[in-house]
Amino acid sequence: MSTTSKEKALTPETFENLKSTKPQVNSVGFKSIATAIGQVSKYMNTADALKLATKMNQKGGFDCPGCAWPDPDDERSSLGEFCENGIKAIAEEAQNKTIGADFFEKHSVDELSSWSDFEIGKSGRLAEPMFLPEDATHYQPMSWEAAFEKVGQHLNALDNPDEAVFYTSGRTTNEAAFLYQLFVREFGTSNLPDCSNMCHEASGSALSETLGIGKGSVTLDDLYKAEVVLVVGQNPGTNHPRMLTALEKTKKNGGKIIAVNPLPEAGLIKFTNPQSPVKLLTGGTQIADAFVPITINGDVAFFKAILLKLLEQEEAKGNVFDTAFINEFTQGYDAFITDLKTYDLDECLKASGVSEAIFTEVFDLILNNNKIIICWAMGLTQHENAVDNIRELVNLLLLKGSIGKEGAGTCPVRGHSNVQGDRTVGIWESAPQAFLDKIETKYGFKPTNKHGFSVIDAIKAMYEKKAKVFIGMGGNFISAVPDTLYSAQALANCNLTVHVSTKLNRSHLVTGKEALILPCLGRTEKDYQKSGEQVQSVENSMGVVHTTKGVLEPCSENLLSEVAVVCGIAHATLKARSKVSWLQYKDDYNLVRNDIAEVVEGFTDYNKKLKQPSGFYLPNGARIRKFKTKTGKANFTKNNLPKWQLKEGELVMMTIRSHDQFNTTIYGLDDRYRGVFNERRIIFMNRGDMKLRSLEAHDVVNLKSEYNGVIREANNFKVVGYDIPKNCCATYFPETNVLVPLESFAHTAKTPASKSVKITVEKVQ
Ligand SMILES: Nc1nc2c(c(=O)[nH]1)N[C@H]1C(S)=C(S)[C@@H](COP(=O)(O)OP(=O)(O)OC[C@H]3O[C@@H](n4cnc5c(=O)[nH]c(N)nc54)[C@H](O)[C@@H]3O)O[C@H]1N2
Ligand SMILES: Nc1nc2c(c(=O)[nH]1)N[C@H]1C(S)=C(S)[C@@H](COP(=O)(O)OP(=O)(O)OC[C@H]3O[C@@H](n4cnc5c(=O)[nH]c(N)nc54)[C@H](O)[C@@H]3O)O[C@H]1N2
Ligand SMILES: [Mo]
Repeated sequence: MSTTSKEKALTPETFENLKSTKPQVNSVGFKSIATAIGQVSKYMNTADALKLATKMNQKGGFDCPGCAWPDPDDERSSLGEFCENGIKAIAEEAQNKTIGADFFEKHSVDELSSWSDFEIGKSGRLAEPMFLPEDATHYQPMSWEAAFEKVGQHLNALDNPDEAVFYTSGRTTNEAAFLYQLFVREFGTSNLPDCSNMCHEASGSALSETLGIGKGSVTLDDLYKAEVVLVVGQNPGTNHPRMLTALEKTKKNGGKIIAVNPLPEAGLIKFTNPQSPVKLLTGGTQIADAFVPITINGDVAFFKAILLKLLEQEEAKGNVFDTAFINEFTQGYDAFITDLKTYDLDECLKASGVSEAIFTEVFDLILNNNKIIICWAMGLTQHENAVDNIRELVNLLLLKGSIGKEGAGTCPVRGHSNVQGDRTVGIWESAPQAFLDKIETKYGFKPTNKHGFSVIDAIKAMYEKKAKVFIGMGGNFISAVPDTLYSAQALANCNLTVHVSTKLNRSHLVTGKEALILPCLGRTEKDYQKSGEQVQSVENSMGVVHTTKGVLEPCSENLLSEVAVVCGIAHATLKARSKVSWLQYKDDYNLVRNDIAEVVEGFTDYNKKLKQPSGFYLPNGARIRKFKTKTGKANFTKNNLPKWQLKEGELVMMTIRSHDQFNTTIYGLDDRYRGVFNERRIIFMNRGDMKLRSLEAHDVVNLKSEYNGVIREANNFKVVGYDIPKNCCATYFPETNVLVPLESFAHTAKTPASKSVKITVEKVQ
């Protein structure tokens, strides 16, 4: 019996060999350097590793695919900052092993699906296009031309362009992303779901509504000059390690750091800068001046308590709020204050799970300072009330006038290295009309203005057979999305699933009737085209656009760039009916940038501006107090306390990243800072909660979530006792995505609520 799509979608439930120790308080340091070197030497040859290490995040080098944290403006030309997880990310991509026809002849799709994600990732770089015919057990090689024709035939056979889904992950460069969305729009749909839908969509929604731009407002320089930086729902020590260097600088300049997180994450507590030999010897900087061990999803409650206390002081003594700013630049203040007064400070504080002593400490820091920056990531965006979380933080900044001035503002810390750029150049299922009009003017076709599918809608549509072709530009859809079993059925219902990828992943194994794997060049590789070696560009978390150029020879001769793949598919699909000369772009990416310059705001003279060593800043209204909202002002908003409650025996679970993974790519099996080694199937639990359930360390449990009467299960996890607030627990994504209900997502943003899944834990006897 062959394995079903649902079985293939699940990660194997077997155990490795768990060892757990006390978590670390210090991050980076010597161990980090040793780990990075170990990773590189296992999977790459030394000459390549050296070449990469000297070119990462530098002028003329390539942009680290690890995260979207910016490089210092003035220092991009100096030696790249050391980052353990950046090095792991490039070692993963620049592996010297490749897989092609022989590999797929040897291993059936069923067999590969029984491998762990770690093993799948370590099989090597994809080396040639592969095709899985209907009912076949093995992928077989296919030429690029045949593959493009195959995609074109399937797309053209659809009754309606809206029956196709075009996903994007966030590593795709501006050039490839622009062409991809252009093709999709000319094909006739705006079904452009992307990883952002599962990531910072809630930030985009909240910030657009309140401040008129879906991106953060601060620069790196602001961060250095802030008096207070809040790091909320983010684990920079693992996911944005270079941010710690910036926070260290903030502190050196006298700024204070407040960390708000259910877990005392190592990087937030203490950091040993690997760039500083003295720090390596003396043991590092304490990063957080105050640590707030908040209960999962307690953020609106906590910040409401802060707002209430600020109001109390303002009414008692005045001079707390920035009244001049509020009067000149904001809208909705009175309604906001009236609403705020309906809440009770003590009740809010209780709901947040934070002690009075810690509350007071944080409150004083906020009260006494006016240059405040708030940084956040997935701990805020992956809840049903995610948009409220962020709007409430904006309320705080508005009251303090902490926006659009030096050392103050919003800092949503992006995930994928070009997720922000992809959205800027048009990967958007609900792009603004002004952008669509520009496309019409430039190319002479009318893009549909019907909103397309976001990730959640796309899954539903495929499940209901309303969408029949899935194309993924990067990413690992099945492992990244919620509700694994439902989503596996959705993909299986498709006629064709296509993935443009660098590495093998589970999405290549959970397929439609037919499937294609189209292997592409990665960031680290040179991109040779007719007009010579190509440069591409990306946008970092702070809106700086700069170049990226690979330094290694491609790992196989049979790879195409993402740009070339898009041109090939577009040409094969649209043929003579296209108004765009698709094939010219792949020969010379300057032509793509000339088009972007005409269509996308802020990119005038794109090719010329890119020549500046540190790149260029895109326009940002919030940064200069020009709020392009519907009211023309920065908007205060009213946000409710979340209403959910736990039933007896339930815990609220957040699905988080270990130190050894990049999203669904598993670098290794350790989570060093949290003291977990050699195992991913674990659940971090509060020790009191363990006791209540008669659970001991390393006991094996099964997890169940119930949502609207539907029960979802994930089996075989080992319990690890941890400093996590009562009634809260944590597991790793993607192993527990099977428990995340598809219908549980952020209001207005549709970000899956993968940080607040209600579960029960059952001991396996
Ligand atoms: N090495 C590495 N780097 C990465 C990634 C990776 O997987 N590996 N992924 C990239 C991507 S795409 C992204 S989006 C980012 C992700 O970066 P993060 O958002 O830092 O990643 P998560 O592991 O999801 O961590 C969320 C943090 O929020 C906390 N948290 C969870 N729920 C709550 C809550 O309700 N309130 C508060 N205040 N905190 C909460 C968790 O304890 C955890 O510390 O990193 C990017 N960089
Ligand atoms: N439960 C739960 N689910 C989550 C999250 C969570 O915190 N909890 N986080 C969500 C978030 S924030 C995100 S961003 C998504 C991530 O979702 P995705 O972006 O879909 O997933 P990744 O794991 O980053 O994708 C990895 C794959 O991308 C391909 N790849 C790598 N580099 C390149 C490249 O340069 N070009 C191309 N074409 N392909 C490349 C490789 O084949 C690799 O296997 O997951 C989301 N899912
Ligand atoms: Mo992300």
